[in-house]
Amino acid sequence: SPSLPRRLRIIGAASGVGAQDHECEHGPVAFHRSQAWHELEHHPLIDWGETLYAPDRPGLSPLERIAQLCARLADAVAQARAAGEFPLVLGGDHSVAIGTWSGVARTAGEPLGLLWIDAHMDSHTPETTHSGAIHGMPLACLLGRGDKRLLGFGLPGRQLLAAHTVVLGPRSYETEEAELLQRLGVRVIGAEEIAAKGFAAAFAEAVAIVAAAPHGFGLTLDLDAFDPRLVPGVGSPEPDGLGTWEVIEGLRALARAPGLLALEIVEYNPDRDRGGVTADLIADLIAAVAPPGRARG
Ligand code: HAR
Ligand code: MN
Ligand code: MN
Ligand code: MN
Repeated sequence: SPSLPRRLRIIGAASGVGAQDHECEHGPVAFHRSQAWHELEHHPLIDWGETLYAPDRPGLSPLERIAQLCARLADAVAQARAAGEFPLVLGGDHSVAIGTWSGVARTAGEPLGLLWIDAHMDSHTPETTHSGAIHGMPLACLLGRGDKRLLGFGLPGRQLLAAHTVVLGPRSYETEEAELLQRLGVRVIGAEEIAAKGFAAAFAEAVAIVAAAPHGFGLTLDLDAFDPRLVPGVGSPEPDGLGTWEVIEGLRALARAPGLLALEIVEYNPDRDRGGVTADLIADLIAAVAPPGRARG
């Protein structure tokens, strides 16, 4: 008999201190209040679980605040999985990925595959970063490299299998992070390669690599991967980028893969949105992975 469709549990992760511009911390609440969510919230298999915030106590550094948020986020994601639900984390700046994928790896019991769709590589360490921004470091953390205070929320060591991790879409990065990924054996499919072979072929190649991970895989989608003319509401806009329809189509196909364990959508900055188009896209992305279900009347 067909397996029951999994309920999707949205977990807001309202982090902004991982970026130089803190506005992404308003992303989850702004989306929760948007017309786009209003139209989705009656879906019988989609629930808003909770929204987590970085603690605001004086004297905490950005790194300490992110560490505390990620510890709670890892627990929330693990609880959703233990309840049989499919976690969908909505950020917040991309530093929350440290919590999300630590929680998923912990419940899977083994390191994961991960598809990282982003205009950036997010693979700096405290030794190589130019900006000091922690949202430029989460992929390195998940591969076991970085400040120890950001490494203790999941499995001991690394949360990801480098050989089953792919960065898709980067067009703005520094050489140190490209070198780290190359040294670790992470496949990077950059903007020029996507332009040369087409998004569909690049996406299929990426999925083949991550979905071959033996204990499951995830997808983290940084909204700045899209072209900012189509998706303006992001923390760090970079010119050019992906189209929306091609990614939504890719997600629809990916949602059917049995190994997909969780999804994360990050770097939503409602301040820069125009006419709610970015919120609308987030709703379309969520709907693309949601199990089909009739709306309650
Ligand atoms: N590489 C740059 C830095 O380290 C930019 C990082 C920006 N990251 C994000 N998330 N917006 O992908 O500061
Ligand atoms: Mn509901
Ligand atoms: Mn990112
Ligand atoms: Mn980015």
